[in-house]
Amino acid sequence: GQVFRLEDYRESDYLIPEVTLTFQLGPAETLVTAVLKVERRQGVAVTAPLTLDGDGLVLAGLAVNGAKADATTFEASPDRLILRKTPHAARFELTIETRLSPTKNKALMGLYVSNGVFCTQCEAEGFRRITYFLDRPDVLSVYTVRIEADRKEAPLLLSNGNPVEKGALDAERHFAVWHDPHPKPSYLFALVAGDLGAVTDSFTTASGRAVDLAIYVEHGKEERAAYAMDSLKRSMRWDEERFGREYDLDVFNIVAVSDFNMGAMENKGLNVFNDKYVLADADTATDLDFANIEAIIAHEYFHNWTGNRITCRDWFQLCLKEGLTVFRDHEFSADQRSRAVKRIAEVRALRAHQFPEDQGPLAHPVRPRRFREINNFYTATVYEKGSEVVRMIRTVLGQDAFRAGMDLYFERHDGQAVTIEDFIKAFEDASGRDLAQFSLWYHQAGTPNVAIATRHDAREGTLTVEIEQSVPPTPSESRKRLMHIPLAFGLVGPDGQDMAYESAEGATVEDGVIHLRKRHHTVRFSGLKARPVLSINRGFSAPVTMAASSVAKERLFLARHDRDPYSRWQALNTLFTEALISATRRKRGGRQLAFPDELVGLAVELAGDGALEAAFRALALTLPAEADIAREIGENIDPDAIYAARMALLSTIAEAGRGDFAGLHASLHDNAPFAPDAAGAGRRALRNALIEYMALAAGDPGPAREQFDTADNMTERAAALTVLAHHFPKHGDSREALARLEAQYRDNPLVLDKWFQIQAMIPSSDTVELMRELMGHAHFSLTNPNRVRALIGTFAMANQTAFHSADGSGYRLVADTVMALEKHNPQVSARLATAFRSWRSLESGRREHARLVLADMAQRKNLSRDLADIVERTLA
Ligand code: BAL
Ligand code: ZN
Repeated sequence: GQVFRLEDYRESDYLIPEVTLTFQLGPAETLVTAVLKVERRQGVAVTAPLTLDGDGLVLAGLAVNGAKADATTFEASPDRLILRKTPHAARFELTIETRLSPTKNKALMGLYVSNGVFCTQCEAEGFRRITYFLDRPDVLSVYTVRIEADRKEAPLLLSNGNPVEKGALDAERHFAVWHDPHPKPSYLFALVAGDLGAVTDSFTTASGRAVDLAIYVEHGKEERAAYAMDSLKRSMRWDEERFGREYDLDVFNIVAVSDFNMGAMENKGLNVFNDKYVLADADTATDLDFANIEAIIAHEYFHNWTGNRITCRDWFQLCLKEGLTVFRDHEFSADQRSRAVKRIAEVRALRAHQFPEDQGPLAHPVRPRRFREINNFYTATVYEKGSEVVRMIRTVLGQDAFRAGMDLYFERHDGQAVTIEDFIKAFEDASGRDLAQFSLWYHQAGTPNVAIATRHDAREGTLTVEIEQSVPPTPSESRKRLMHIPLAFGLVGPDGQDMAYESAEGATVEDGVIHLRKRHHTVRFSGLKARPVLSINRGFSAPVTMAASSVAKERLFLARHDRDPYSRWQALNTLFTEALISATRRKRGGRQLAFPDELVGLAVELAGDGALEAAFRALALTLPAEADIAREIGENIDPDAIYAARMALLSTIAEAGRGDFAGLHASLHDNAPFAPDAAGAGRRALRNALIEYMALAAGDPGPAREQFDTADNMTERAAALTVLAHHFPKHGDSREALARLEAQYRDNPLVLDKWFQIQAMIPSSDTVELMRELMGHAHFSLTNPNRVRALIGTFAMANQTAFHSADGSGYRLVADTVMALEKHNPQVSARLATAFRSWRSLESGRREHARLVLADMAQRKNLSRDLADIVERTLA
C-alpha cells in the first residue's frame, strides 16, 4: 500500500477560501451540492491539475464558473476528481454534486445515520466521503451550510458556526442555514439533523460575549446531560482563567449519538459525542463515567483553541493538537479534583496503554514520519505521551515561561495550520532556551530507561548519584540519540522531610529537577551528614522506565514518608510489582508463594490511614493489573502464572486485613444521596477496593452480594457485580445478580455495555465459550462500536487469562471478530487488532498460536488499508 511521508509535504497549488454546502437530506439518498471558491496560488500554472480527494463518491454534476464542465476536461472516480486545467482567472468557482446513502454508511465516517439521526464524522479523512475536496488540514475555508430535511424526521438542523436563517420549504420539508466565520479545515465540518431533546444554558465570556449552550440527546434523556452541561461551563471558565482563551461564537452545541467510532469530536461550534461521554446519573453511571465526561467535554471544548483556531499543517502533526489538548484536559481535571490522585491515574493509564505500544512492533514517534493509514495513529503515543511531552516543556521552562510560550503560540499562529517546529519555536522565543535536544521527545520512538545508583559518604557528607540513560531500539530506528530527561527529585531525610543540600555538581540541577542530557551523569550532592533516601522522578516528571538499585527498605520508607503523594504510590507500586514478579517465577517453578509481611502490612496500614485521601487509599489497595506485571516481566510470559501470583497476593492482603476491612467499609458508607464529587467518589473507590478483599477473606459472595443489593448507585453496584462474577462465576448469587442487572437495564445500552464488559473480563477458561454465547445475545451488534468495545474489546485488552487461553481459542475469537468487522468498519476493526501487539513477549506456545492467527489475517484478500497496516506492522 501507499506510504505517506512527512518529507514529501508540499503546499497545495490551490486553496478554497470559501465553501457553500447544500444538503438535501434523505436517509436513503442525500444530494450534496458544494460550491467551492477556488484560488490558484500565485505562480502556479493553469495547467497544474486540481486534484480533489474523494472516497467512494458518485459524481452527480460538475460546473466550472456556473457552466457545466466539458467531459474532456476532468476525470472523476470514486476517490478522485481531477481537473486537468483550471480557468485563466486565479479565482474561480466549482459546483460539485454528489449523491450519498447515509443509512448504508456503517463505517461511521462521513455522513451517516445513528438511531435515526443524521450526523457526520470527518476527522481525519471523512469529508471526502461527502464531497470532492482538498481534504487536508492546511486548506482553510469559511463555510456556509444549508440543510434541507423532512420536518418530522429532523426538526433539528445543526451545523458549525452561528445560525443565520431557517424556514419552511413546503408542507413537509424545512431548511436552516449556518455560517461559520472562522476559516477551518474540512475535518472540522459537522452536520446533525434529527429529532432530539435538549438541555440549554448560557455562558458569558470574560469579555462579555453571551453564548447559548445546548446539549442534544435522545428524548427522555435530558436530565442525564446535566453533568455534561455543568462540565462544559466549568471548562469554558477554566480556559479563560488558566490559558486566557475565550469562546468565539454565539452558540456552542453538543450532540450525543449512540454509534460513534471515537469518544467525541471537536467540530467547530458543534461537538459530536459518543453518548457514553455525555449521559450520566447515579443510577446508571459510575464515578469513572462522570470523571470521563468531565474530561472529554473539557477536551473537546479546549480544542477550540488548540486544534481549531490553530490547526495542524498535515496529519503528521496530529500531536500538535492532541498531545497539547490532553495536557490541558489533564490540568483541568487536576484542578477540579485531587491533583495527586489524578496524576497517579494518568501514569497508570500511560503505562497500561502507551508503554506496550512503545515497546512493541507498533512503536512510533509522538510525531510520526510516515503512515499508511492515519486512522491508526490516534494512539496512546500521540495522545498520552504527547501530553507528557508538553508537561515536560512546562517542567523544563517553569510555569511562567511555559505560559508565556503558550501566549506567544496563540498570538503568532491564530488562524494558521502549523507544525511541531512552530510550537517549539514559540517556547524557545518566549523563554530564550534552546529546546533542540528536548525536541527529540517528538521525533524518537521508544521509552527511555534511566538507571540509578546512590552512594552516601557520611564523613564527607556527600550523596553521589550515578545516572545513566538508554533508549531501546524500535522498528526502523535502531540507533537512538541521547535525550534531555527532566527528573524531579527530593532527598528525603530520616524525619520524612526533604533535606537541603549545599551544592550539586555533575548535571544541571535546578528547582528540584535534575536535567539529564548525557548518557551518564555523576551528580554529587554535598552538605548531607545524614543519609537521605533519593526520591526520583517525582510526579512522574519524565515518561521513562526506571532501573533503580534502591532496596526494599528504602521503598517502604518512601511509601510511608515521601511528601510527594505520587512518589509514595510509586514506591508502593514498585514493591507490589517486584513481589508479583518473583511470585510469578516461583509459580512457574512449582514453588510455594509467599509475600513480604512488611509490604502486606503496609497496604493494610495505608488503607486505614484517615490522614490520607480515600481515593489515594483505594489506589494503595489496587494491585498492579495482570497486564502491568506481564509488561514488567517483558518476555516468555505465562498469563496463568501471573494470574495465580496476583490472586495469591490479593488473598494474603485479604487475610491480613480481615480484622479491619469490614469496619472500614461500613464506616465509609454515605448516608447522603449520591453526588459525583471527588470526595464521594474517593470514598466509593475505597469501599469498592475493600469489598473485593472482604469477599476473598469470607470465601463466599456474601459481602459483595450485600453491596450489590443495597447500593443506591451504579459505582458500587457494578463493582460488587464484578467481584461476584470474577471470583464466584459459578455461584447462584452471581448468576442471579447478572440476570437482575440485565433485566433491569435491558433498554439502557450504556448499562448493558457494563453488563457485557463485566462478563468479558471473567478470568476463566470457560470465558471464550461464554463470549460466543454473548455474541449471540439479542442485544449484541457488530455495527455499534460501543457494544463491540464493551464485549470484544474488553475481552482482548483486559482479560489476560482468557484472551491468552493456552489453546489459542481467545485469539481466534478476536481475529474472527476483527475480520467480521473489517467489512463494514475498518477503523474499529484495526483498533481491535492492536490487541495482538505484544504477541512476541508471550511464552512459545501462545506466541505460535498468535502468530498463526496474525498470519492468517495477513493473507486474506482485499484487506482494508486500516487492518492491513496493523497486521503487517505487528508481524514485521
Ligand atoms: N479529534 C478526535 C477526537 C479528539 O481527540 O478530540
Ligand atoms: Zn482531541
